[in-house]
Amino acid sequence: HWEWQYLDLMRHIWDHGDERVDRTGVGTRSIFGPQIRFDLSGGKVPLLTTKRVFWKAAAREMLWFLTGNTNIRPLLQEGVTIWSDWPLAKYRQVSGEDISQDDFERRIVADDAFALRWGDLGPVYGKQWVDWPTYQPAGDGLYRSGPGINQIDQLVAGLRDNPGGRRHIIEGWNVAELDQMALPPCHKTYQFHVGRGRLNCLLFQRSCDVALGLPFNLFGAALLTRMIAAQAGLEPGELVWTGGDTHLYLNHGDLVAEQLAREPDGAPVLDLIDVPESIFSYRFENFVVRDYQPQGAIRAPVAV
Ligand code: UFP
Repeated sequence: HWEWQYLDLMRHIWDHGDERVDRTGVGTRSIFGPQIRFDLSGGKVPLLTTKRVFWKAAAREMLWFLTGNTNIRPLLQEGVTIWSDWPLAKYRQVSGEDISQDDFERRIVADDAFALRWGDLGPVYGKQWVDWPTYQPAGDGLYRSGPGINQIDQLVAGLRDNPGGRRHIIEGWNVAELDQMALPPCHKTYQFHVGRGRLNCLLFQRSCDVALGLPFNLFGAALLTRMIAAQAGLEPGELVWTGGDTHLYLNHGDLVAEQLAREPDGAPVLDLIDVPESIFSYRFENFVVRDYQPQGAIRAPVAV
């Protein structure tokens, strides 16, 4: 079962990872440069079966990236709270108000001006993916901003026109704008490759929370690959995931013990129904996951 790759990675990091104090102050055990491979053919999807993964939130997040929006408001309107921690921490810090997460989220949804001021994450994934900023010489030795680049559009066109290309890349790491982002991209580079009519994807994730982030990131990458393959008229091939700093937080010990006591079972399938004309026209209702009967969810704290 493919999922042993995930469980073995988790065990290896917990037993042999290098312990250090990280940016969040929580502390991690960390290794560098592991890889997981997954066959996406036949609709197979890398959803963990040893715990419930809330794939619907990951799917809504992926669709939100494709809109180019970087405000948490549309996510909250759909009940997705995975990005709330960062704006909430900033708001608490700047305002000094000890607001609860629920109250903060309710205010973002209810109050336009508040959402505009406090709900934006800066130029994160969505912005870079569909509207990467450019500048052009103005002729007087100065530069002014040019039209944005839609990397997703270019990627799909590139796969159709030149499947053998070696430049099929979506990049989130805009060096010039990292300091404006709530969180610099973790799943920063996706490279695509066509072989035997199949679309393969390699995701390079520079920093990976194996317990809470990776299950989501694997599903997201699979979903993105499936959508892109459908748009380019290709069958899904292999997903290759590679992590940079790949870690477990020290306060995830209970999760690790619980999950490593379980065994994977089953092979969930992701169906895309009513494939739309454009990659930007997918709706949540286009995705159906079947044969997913995971073991129970395991809660653990997120390091912000
Ligand atoms: N993280 C993930 N996947 C994500 C995401 C964040 O694993 O999609 F947005 C984790 C990795 C790391 C933290 O534990 O969030 C980011 O911290 P840093 O920027 O210091 O690497």
